[in-house]
Amino acid sequence: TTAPTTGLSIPALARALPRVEDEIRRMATSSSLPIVNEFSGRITAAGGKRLRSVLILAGALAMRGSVTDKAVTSAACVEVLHAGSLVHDDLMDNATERRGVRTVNADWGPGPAVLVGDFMLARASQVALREISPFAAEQLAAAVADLVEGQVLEVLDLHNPDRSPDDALRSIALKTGALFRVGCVLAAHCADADEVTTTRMAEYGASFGLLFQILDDLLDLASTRLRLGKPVGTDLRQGVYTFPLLRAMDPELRALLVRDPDDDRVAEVLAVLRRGSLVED
Ligand code: GRG
Repeated sequence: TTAPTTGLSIPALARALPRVEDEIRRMATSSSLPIVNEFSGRITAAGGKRLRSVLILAGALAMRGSVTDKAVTSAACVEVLHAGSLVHDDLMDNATERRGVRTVNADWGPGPAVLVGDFMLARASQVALREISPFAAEQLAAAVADLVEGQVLEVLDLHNPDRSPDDALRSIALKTGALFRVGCVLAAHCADADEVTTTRMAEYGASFGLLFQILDDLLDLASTRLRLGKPVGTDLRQGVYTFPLLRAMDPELRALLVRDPDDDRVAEVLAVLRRGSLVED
């Protein structure tokens, strides 16, 4: 193992991240079947922002002053679960590209995409149980249940223009907030934090995840270039009523926005949104 890093700092985070990458690679290529390793290795090797890992490592450094092997394993388990959920999400959306590489469903079809998502979920759970603790495995399993529930709400209600903003919030708290939340809980667990700290970390993670998803949805509407992962306007073109759309616009305008994103009146609203400092790129 690597020498422990001390204190929360960018260099300490930078030193810990490659340890997480090694662990992700190990988990994602742990099948005895080379083809399964090819499926799950592609999306995990393509990276992504590793935001959940950064949060877990930062939590470990802040609470304990160093990154233990269990904290590294926690970050890797969360990333592998996240990647598995993306494989399933891409299948549901018929997406052809993710993280700049072809999706499993695009290259091998729906069957392999279902199966590789299941493999990643199973492997992350197994590693958490064996290498972190029963508590960690239980927490991760509960977060996966939340993710599934959030996704169920999304697929059932995503195209409903009369969906209430509260319903939209609930669904993103589950589908996105839950994984950030559990990451922070595991960081506290691996740092042997007390109950009060663990509860605060859980709240912080849940709020961070919620905010992250709202910002991502807002960027779809209001960014000129930058978006975290997908091209700008993807939600609009797919007729998806995200939280900012439901919260910030009157029903007539948002129906128009989704029906005809290129309408002049829509362009005017988007121009106003883009002037908002929050979404300046
Ligand atoms: C756990 C196998 C399994 C399934 C769970 C499909 C499903 C059920 C849940 C999907 C939930 C989902 C797609 C939530 C969106 C999460 C989200 C914000 C994705 C984008 O995250 P980023 O931007 O992505 O952090 P990168 O690529 O940077 O990691």
